[in-house]
Amino acid sequence: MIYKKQYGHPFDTESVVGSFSPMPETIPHLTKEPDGFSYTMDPQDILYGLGENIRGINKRGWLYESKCSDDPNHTESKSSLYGAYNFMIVSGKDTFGFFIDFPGKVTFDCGYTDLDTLRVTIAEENYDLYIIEGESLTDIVRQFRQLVGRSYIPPKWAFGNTQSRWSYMSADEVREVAANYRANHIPLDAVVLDIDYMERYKDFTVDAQRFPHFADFAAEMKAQGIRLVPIIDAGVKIEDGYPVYEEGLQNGYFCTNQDGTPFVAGVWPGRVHFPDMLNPQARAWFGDQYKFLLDQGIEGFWNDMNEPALFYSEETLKKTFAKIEEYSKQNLDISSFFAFTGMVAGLSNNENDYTLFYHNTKQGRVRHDKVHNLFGYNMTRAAGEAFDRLAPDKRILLYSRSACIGMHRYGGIWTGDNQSWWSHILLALHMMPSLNMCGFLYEGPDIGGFGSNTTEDLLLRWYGLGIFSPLLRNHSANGTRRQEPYRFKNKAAFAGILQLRYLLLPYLYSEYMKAALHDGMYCMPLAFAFPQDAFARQVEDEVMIGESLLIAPVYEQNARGRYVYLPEEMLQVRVKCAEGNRIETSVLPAGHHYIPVALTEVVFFVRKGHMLPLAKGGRDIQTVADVDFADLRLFAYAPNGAAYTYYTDDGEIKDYDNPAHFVHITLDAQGAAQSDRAAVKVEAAPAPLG
Ligand code: MIG
Repeated sequence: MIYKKQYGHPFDTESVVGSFSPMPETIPHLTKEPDGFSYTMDPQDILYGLGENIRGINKRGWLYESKCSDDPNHTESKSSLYGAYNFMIVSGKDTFGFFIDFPGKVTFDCGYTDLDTLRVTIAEENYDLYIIEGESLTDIVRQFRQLVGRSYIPPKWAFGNTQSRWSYMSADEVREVAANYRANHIPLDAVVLDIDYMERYKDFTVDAQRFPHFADFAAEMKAQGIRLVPIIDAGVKIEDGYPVYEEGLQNGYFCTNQDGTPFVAGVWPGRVHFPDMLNPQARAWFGDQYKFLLDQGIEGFWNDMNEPALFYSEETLKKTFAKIEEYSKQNLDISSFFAFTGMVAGLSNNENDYTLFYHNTKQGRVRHDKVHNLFGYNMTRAAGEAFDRLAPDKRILLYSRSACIGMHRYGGIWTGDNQSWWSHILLALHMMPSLNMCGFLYEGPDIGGFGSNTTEDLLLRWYGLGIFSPLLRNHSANGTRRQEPYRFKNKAAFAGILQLRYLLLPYLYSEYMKAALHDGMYCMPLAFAFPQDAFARQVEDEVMIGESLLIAPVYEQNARGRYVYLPEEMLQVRVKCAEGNRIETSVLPAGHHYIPVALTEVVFFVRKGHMLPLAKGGRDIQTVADVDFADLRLFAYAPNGAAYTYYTDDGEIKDYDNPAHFVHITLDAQGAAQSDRAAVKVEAAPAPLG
């Protein structure tokens, strides 16, 4: 059951597309406060939600703010990252979900001010409150997702391995990456192009010196099974003769100052205007620009800097220079000195700058800070809606940095500028189920870490988690150590671990699609799968991937293994990635276990009575196209047999609900395998996997 109550005159975020009932006279569960709501928590209550965020799966004990921020330091001390995800579930003595549909700042004080009080504060009394009641945690999630609409579905190749770097500087450098991957039998489906492929960082241009004959180059890479995925930044460079700038200006498609002139900010291209993503005409126009790259054979994009990130605004910069002149004539004392350095350091992503520009929306002219969290969402919507017009029969890969609930219908996200820190493996794990709840199924971190220098052991362990997230992308910042897997010593282990991903693809893709089509979770906390289990409710470093698989990655340096809690008897599967993915299996009882995991191994656990439909092949698989999704080996822990609903399609079509895509597979106690569709062949799996 979903109840809605409207307060004041909310801006319509278009996050909600489903149905609901009016709120009862007295709001259930929450207590109304002058500026929001409160809830008194029982010591055992758990708070789930808030999407991509810092800290744990259980959000208790910290203060979070929905305020999309370009902040590359994802430390525990922060309150906001790039997105705004105002959905939360309280689980305990009372279990319910709530969603605050509001595009400005919302604060979730989850027992920070008062250990036992959840306090939600909303910047204005203009918002919609939704309360969701259900039979279980998964039921609450399902209902919420019906409210906000079906999650984005990428093309199947987007489940392949992606290599990225800020930046591969030329076509030759990309060719070299591809050649090294192929030479080492490490599968690869995509290479990302970061900002340097553009001409002076101008969106929808390609630098003709560094990437000559771009369409031919894209075709050449695709012939090797590798797609190029270019970045698109939010700001449009101010430059006479640049058509995107000139058209935007002529049509009034840019965000404006109070006086109606276009607002000027500084980002990578230098001085830019921001396209007015909240203006439907401007959005359609910006989306149409992607055609420039689609026409050259590009099938995937990532949208960056769309909080929007702002290195400076022209107005604040001018004021700062004037102030510096003033300071230069003074004898600075220590407090004016710090005021001076603080002023300069505070130029980037300055909160005041977000109050300086305006949007022309269907609902009138609005100051940016009041709708701040909708910018990245609508940039991605611009692209997603354009793809439906420009390439209606094709799925286009799209992911964004900034997001808000609603954007999950148009694209996925990557989790921004993490660091090559061990703690960020665990953080990436925490983000997965939290994002899934909010509808963001297609997601993944920068594997190996974006900032700082990676190490080989970190990268191996990170892949131990990363091969289970839908977006599997290694990315790193300029100036950091190069971290393509073939640069390290254990090449065979990297090849094995990434081949393992491809062997798992029939299962992972099927689970992803079922989650998207049935408003489920591809990745869930143990508590969602085993709600009666008091230990499972506390587990913060293991998750379920689909219905059959429990993963417990190693995330500490020099650890030779880790403790794993199993809520029930499961099959332990040890994959020896450096030895052709040879496997060892053993049955473990429910309870706590110390599980040794060598650096070159991946260990996962299969639920009793469940199976994994796996691909055949091994070293021969270099791309998703090499995986035969219709010739499966069933890897099961099924002493009494098992059944599985297998979703399969060609990875491009959009008739998702066609029953022909759902195949019923069974395995009997004697290991005889059967599929109800002749087109999908099944057999029980022998070891080894590779
Ligand atoms: O200010 O395009 O999060 O992935 O490599 C940095 C350069 C801009 C931030 C993205 C990162 C990307 C980088 N971008």
